[in-house]
Amino acid sequence: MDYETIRYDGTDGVLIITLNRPDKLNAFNEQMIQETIAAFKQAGRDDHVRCVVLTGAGRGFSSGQDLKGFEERGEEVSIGEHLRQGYNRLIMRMVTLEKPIIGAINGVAAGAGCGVALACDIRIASDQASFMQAFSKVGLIPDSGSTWMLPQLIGYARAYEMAITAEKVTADKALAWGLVNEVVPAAQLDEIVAAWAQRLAQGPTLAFGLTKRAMRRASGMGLEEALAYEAMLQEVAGRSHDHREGVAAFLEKRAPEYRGD
Ligand code: T3D
Repeated sequence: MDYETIRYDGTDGVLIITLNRPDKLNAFNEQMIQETIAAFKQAGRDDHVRCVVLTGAGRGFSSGQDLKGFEERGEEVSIGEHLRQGYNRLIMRMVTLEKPIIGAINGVAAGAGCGVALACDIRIASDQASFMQAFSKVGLIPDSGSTWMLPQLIGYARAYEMAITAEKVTADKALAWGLVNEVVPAAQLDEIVAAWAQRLAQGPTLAFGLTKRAMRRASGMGLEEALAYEAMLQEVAGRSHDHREGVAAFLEKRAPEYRGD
């Protein structure tokens, strides 16, 4: 599929999706929302893709909804419907993709761009990155899953503070708050993310996908239900090639060769 607002580059089991409207800090217009949804759908269907990296071209990760488009679309538009057809579908595509998504957060992630960053499974941030719940600056509430994900990640008080102040949270503060997994020098971001992605793509990716499903589901369950769900998914993982290979490799004192099945 040909994309115009994003880049879609895959090699060795790793797919890199690059939001590509750098002159607007990768603000989402309608085309970019729909193309990003399509890219994640394509990634889900392609067995060669075992890990996805999401990043931004230029100095921003994404500045959220394109405010120019906001102005152009007029007042009669339904924002609720726009969310349902756009960002909500994108976030659900990401969290239901049973492959790890690494957010390579190269710069500012604002508004819906912050929500999309939060929907990644792992966030590696450049020391130039920042996170901003910009919504209240334009009189809106956090969307794109931010009201759900942010309090879970950093607690209600900090999440609410980010929402009502709309101030930038620096990469170092994001690390201290548990919003990112690692902060790295900007010049080394690509190299360090590539190493992460290679490691994940060569891992037991069926188990990684089932782990993602189990953890997402568990957040809406009690312990008893989560235990039962774990047992059900472990049955699937336990029948995989990668499980047998992992055990054999351990016993034979060699490196495992996982296939993702
Ligand atoms: O309908 C629905 O679905 C509702 C959903 C809403 C979801 C949302 O995302 S609402 C929040 C929208 N985003 C914002 O409010 C953020 C707006 N941007 C900013 O506040 C700042 O740009 C940043 C803090 C992110 C970065 O600041 P800075 O100083 O590093 O860069 P800049 O100079 O402001 O921006 C650089 C260029 O990108 C500039 O263009 P120019 O002047 O060089 O031609 C700027 O206009 C453009 N740009 C940045 N953000 C957006 C944008 N253009 C359109 N939309 C943007 N969101």
